[in-house]
Formats: sequence, structure tokens, C-alpha cells
Amino acid sequence: MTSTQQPDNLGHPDHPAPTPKPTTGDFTKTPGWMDWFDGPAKPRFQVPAGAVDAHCHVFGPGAEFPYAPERKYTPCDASKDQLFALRDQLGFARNVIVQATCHGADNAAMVDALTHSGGMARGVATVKRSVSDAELQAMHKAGVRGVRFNFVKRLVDFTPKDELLDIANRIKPLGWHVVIYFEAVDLPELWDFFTALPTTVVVDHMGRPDVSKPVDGPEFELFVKFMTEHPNVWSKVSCPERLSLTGPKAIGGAPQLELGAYKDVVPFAKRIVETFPDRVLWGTDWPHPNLKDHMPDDGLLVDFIPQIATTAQLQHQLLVDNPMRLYWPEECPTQE
Ligand code: 0GY
Repeated sequence: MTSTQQPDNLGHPDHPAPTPKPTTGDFTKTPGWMDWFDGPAKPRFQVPAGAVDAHCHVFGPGAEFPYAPERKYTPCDASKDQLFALRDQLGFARNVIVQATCHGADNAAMVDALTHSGGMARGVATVKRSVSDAELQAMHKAGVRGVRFNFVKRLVDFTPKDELLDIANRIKPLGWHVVIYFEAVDLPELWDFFTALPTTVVVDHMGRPDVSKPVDGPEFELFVKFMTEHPNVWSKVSCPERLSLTGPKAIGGAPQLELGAYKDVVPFAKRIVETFPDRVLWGTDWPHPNLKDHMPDDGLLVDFIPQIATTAQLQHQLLVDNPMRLYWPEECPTQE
């Protein structure tokens, strides 16, 4: 590896050196910010036709869509065109673009991406109680189908639960759902609030389990119980690169992802996929905010999918049937 190469890009020593990405406008990237990865490898796993990347973001560009004053990080720009190029490179057909916390409750960048997607992207917004019905209707027309409630303390300031419940009741008549992001240790405290939500509820990244704990230990059992007892709860089985402690290195240092990258996450994600095959979603999480350890090559990240969804049927449910039912129900006429 030469000194110009970023280490740990899934062990691809022949991958071109990453080019530093700008933040435009009057912004400076958070010190130590890891930029998303250029020119991802073509995945060896071919996703099924019509596959949906159901968790990704756009950042700015800052000069056009300024980052929010209350943000906890300032990323490098990651535009809609760059996202759509990634979609095509990986073989996906559609995106679900989730409002990133660096844009606060200003959904302009995300909505702009939806309106330039030719109907191939839907969105999840962040809204405040003060949002008007007309604003909700406009977002619906653009393709927004959910709101996100974030409980990860390093990303957002506290919002009172009565405000969130009020928002959930406002968006329910639109047929939207609620996406929740939290850390596993906080599930007991949040349980009553989550189980009172009146809509479909989608959990980001399996509720961020501590994968050093047993997959059948009390912490992850509580998450499985959450999904078992509440059929309105879905989960994204995304972000092995964020959850893994063993990391991207394959067994023996070989570059192939299937030889053991993120192997500590596999039992957790596989269990959720196999137990709840009709309530799971997958996404790249591009452009991967706040990673500290390594930046994954999204192409090789796609090669992780067959480790957690091991049959063609499970893969089709995860990547096509489930996200289509949730985000493009009008194209699923046999579904209720
Ligand atoms: C994280 C992960 C994410 C951050 C955000 O909105 C965000 O800032 O979503 C992610 O992409 O899921 O833990 O920083």
C-alpha cells in the first residue's frame, strides 16, 4: 500500500487513492471527516432487478443547500447526481433518501433529489411540530413517505416525546411511517414511546446492537421481542461497517469480502432477515457520515448482502418486495 492510499478500504490495495471531497459554501468539514469513496468496485453479487437502496443520504452541496446551524457535524458534499451515479454503478433501480441530521429540519436538498429522480427515489423527512399541512402535502407530492425520529444523542438535540407523537399523528393520514434511530442500550427506556406510535415503524441499523454481546443475549433478544410483539415494526439490516468491531479485513488478510469482513455483524442481521423476512430493508448508508475507522467501498458492501440474506427469495424480499410495498405501494397492486 502506498502512502497516498487510504487504509482499510476493504483491503483493496489496487484501488485508486481517494480524492479529497470538498464542502462548498461557507463551510468547513468536521476535523477528521472521512470522505465517501470514489469509483466503487462493481459488486460480484448482482442485486435483483428493481432493487432499492433504502437508506442513503444527500449532503448539500453546501453552496446550494446550506447545512443547518444546529448540525453536529459538517460533511463533505454528496450530491443527488453522485448518489444516482452510485445507484447505477451498484445495479440498484431506486433510492430511499433519508434526511440527514446535518440538514436539520430543512428538507430542501432531499426533496430536490426526489424531484430530480424521475420517480425513482422516495424520501424520509425530518419535521418539527410547526410544519404546516400544506408543507406536508408538498413533501408528499415530491415523494416523501416518512419522518425520522432520531434518539442518537451525538447527532441531535432532545425533542419532547409529546411533540414527536403529535407529528406521528399528523403524518399517519398521509400513509407515512416513522423511522427511528437509537442505540440498543436505550431501547428499554424508549420502549413505551415506540410501542405507542400509531404507524408502521422502521428501525435504522437494527437498533445499533453491540455486536460484541451474544446474538441470543438479553440485549438483542429485547430487539427481537420488539419486532415479534409489534408487527408494525420493520428493521433496516444496514451498516455492518458501522456496527462491526472485527471490521472489513477478511480472514487471513485476503481482500474478498465473503471471506469474513464484518463477520461479527452477520449473525445479528441474518437472524433478523430470517425471522422477519417481510419486514426488512437494506441500504448502503452512502455517503456514510461520521465513520471513524474506515470508509467502505460501496461495491464491496453490496457483496455483504448474500451473507445475511442467503437465498434468492430472501434477497428479493429484502431488496425489492419489502421496500416497494413500503415506498411505492401503488406499484404493488396485489398488496393491501
Ligand atoms: C451515524 C449514522 C448516520 C447518521 C445520520 O442523519 C444522520 O446524521 O443518519 C446514518 O447515516 O445512519 O450514526 O452517524
